[in-house]
Amino acid sequence: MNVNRTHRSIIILLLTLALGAAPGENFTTNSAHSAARITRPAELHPQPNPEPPSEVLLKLGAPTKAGGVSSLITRHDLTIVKRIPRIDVWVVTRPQTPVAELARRLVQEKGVLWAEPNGRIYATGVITPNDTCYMPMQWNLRLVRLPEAWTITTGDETPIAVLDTGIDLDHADLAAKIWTNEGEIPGNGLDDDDNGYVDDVHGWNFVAGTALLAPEPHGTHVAGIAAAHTDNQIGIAGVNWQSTVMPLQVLQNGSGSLDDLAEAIIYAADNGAQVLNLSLGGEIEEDARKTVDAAIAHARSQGCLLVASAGNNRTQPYPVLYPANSPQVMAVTATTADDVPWSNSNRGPEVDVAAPGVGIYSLSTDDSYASMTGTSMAAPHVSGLAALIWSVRPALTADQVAHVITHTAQDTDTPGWDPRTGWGRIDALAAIQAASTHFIYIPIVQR
Ligand SMILES: [Ca+2]
Ligand SMILES: [Ca+2]
Ligand SMILES: [Ca+2]
Ligand SMILES: [Ca+2]
Repeated sequence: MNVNRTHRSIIILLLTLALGAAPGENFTTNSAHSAARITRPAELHPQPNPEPPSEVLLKLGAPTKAGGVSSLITRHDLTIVKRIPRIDVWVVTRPQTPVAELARRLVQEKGVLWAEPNGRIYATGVITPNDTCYMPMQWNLRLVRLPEAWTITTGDETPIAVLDTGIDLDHADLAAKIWTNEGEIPGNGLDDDDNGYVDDVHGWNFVAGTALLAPEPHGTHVAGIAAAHTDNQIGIAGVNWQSTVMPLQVLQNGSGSLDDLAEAIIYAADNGAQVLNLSLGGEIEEDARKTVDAAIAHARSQGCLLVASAGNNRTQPYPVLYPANSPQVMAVTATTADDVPWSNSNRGPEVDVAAPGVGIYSLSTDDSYASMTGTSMAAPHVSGLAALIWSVRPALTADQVAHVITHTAQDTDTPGWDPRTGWGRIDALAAIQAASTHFIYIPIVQR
């Protein structure tokens, strides 16, 4: 297509150096009620029950033999897993019944002293990856309690789509984490999986219309935060150790266009990504959002969660950019190593959560590493966490994952929801604990 790009809307890349834009309009904040529109109240136990068969620890009022519990077993259709004789506690299970529900039913029975979910405990309070820069440089991961969360999960291989500049696919701390389109045969000039893109083995460059990415530091840095190759003895750790990165280039030299963004959102949703990270945004008028809104609606209908950076502006207060300000997208602002809002972070009623974004150490091009600052760096913390949550509770909806993240965030700024940090700065341990509701976390070793 021969389209005059100068007449198309431009998305501004959220550069680490805040743009010298004009002062923001007189911007008033609304009540907290309009803030987290993506996080509408959600039931955390979706039906059908997504849990594996779970166990209840059952204690009866008098010493029992197997026969003594037989009527209880029969009536509730229980399976005995084992008995702890010294304290006469029975471990029982009933497939297809949520453990909390089963415990509640049993405890109402006459002669039952207690019936409690069989929780999970963990050997250590923190996991320390062996990446050489983790301890000296990555305060951000420890601040949001990822080392504790990693004792419960380090994620799964579901890709996180990174819609950004080109990513350095050959970076030694990322190469093993790049998503592969299994249905595509590389380099044969054919669209083998019939998804509309020829030879799209490792994502797509929507700017140039080719499988070849043009790597830049920004996207490489963002991808590294969410999912760098972790515990591989070099460089940094990522928020999510297991997830792959689906590189979708929509920016080049700091900007891109709305049509490419829309196509990339659709590609991500149609090719297996569950979390879409958009460390980008622009001042797009409401009457110019329909195409990207339609792409967002498509991705949402496929169950995807979209996470976007609020924007960086030298003059504050300054409103949240599009698409972060969409009700269908999580808006992320940036906080500092001192756990306070970053002064150049855009703000407003659309803000959902905050995450570290100042002086974040991650990957750059040509196998290098660099510190960068911006809401672009905050968003991939949230994207990586969303994928961690899904790894422990795959049946959660995108709204439920967003709900877990916002409602477990640390309320570090003014009490309650506020326009600078939304519901607060993310807390990975609290989020993973909330997602895995019947796990019991016992911190034995504290740093
Ligand atoms: Ca293809
Ligand atoms: Ca091919
Ligand atoms: Ca590493
Ligand atoms: Ca607050």
